[in-house]
Amino acid sequence: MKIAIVSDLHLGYERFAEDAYRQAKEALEAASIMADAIIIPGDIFDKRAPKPDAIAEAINIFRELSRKEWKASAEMRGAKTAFTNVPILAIPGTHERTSAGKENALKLLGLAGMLIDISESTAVISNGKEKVAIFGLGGISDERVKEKLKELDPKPIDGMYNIFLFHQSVYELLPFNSDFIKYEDLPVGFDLYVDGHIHNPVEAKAHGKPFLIPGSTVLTQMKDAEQGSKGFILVDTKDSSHEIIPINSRKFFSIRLNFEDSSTPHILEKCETALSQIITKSASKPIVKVHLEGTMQAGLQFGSLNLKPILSKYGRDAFIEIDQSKLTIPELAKSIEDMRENRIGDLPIKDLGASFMNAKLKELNFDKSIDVSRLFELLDEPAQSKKQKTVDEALKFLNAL
Ligand SMILES: [Mn+2]
Repeated sequence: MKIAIVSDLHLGYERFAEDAYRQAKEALEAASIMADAIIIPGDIFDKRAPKPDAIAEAINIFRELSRKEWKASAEMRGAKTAFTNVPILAIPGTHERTSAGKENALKLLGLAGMLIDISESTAVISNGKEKVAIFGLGGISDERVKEKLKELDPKPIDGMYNIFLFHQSVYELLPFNSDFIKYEDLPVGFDLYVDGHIHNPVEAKAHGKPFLIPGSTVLTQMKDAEQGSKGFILVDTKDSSHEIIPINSRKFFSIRLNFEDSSTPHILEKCETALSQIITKSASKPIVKVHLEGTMQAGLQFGSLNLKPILSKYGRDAFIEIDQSKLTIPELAKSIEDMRENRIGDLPIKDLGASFMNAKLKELNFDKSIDVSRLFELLDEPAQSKKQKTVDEALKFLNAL
């Protein structure tokens, strides 16, 4: 059986909304012609509460797909209900994740019978000759994955080709958070492991079997690894072989320009040359990210590099983003070092914040009996999870005055 894996469509992604729609449509249409079934490892939508425009786009795409003459058909195993037999199976990604018990946008398409939502369950696709079983785990927070897998304990089904479908960061690919799942943590016994979430294609092995990520169909992250064509993966279950099928996606270039004690005219000139070279060789309007790195001439100030004229000159021919965060001025390095140490002059940043707040409250004629340093401490509580509690306590504190 031929299975197409199309991932991370990000319908409704505002910056390149038209690309998201056109490229998702192209990938899915091509997949429906080439494959017996389509599986989608998450992020059909860009937002957990997509706007009606994005929902309409998804309905337009999946209505046509689900009404095609599919030779294979799919059904759920276990207690969950599917509202169609079309062999288009999907899971919600991290972008569609909602709190427990709340419906997500992907499930709406399942309820409408346009695809089958297989999160935390198994579906079997059959074409009369062969059966393929697919277990799906939707995107969840990384620290919960291992525990969740233990709880669900997904098992392959004997006599079938088994696929494990999920949507998470993987430690071997992104080795900076020990919560990320490792290949060895994936359930054993499957013939193929398919992941979404990562937006560039990955072809690896887990438990000695293929581990595949097709990458997104639209550019959202502007990482260097995303410079290749977007597309999808076509797997042949006969021998677990696969090929990457490119789609006609907008070109993306990421360029790095290095400077040493450079003047602003020199930086601007190099920047212009690089941009015009890319634009000349591009048939259609490309996306270009320019990284300016190194050092600027001594004596310059932050903000002395005015990139606006370049952006307006080339903005019609390319979508341009210029990152100058790695371009430094040597004599300012010390002040940055001071900031890193949380000190400005002799005053720690925290005290500076408190005195700033004190001045503002005075300006607004607040009650003089407010203990500003106590209030500042309450608002300064750093932990994200404590945010609500902190706000509640701060309000209680203010109400008690
Ligand atoms: Mn994504």
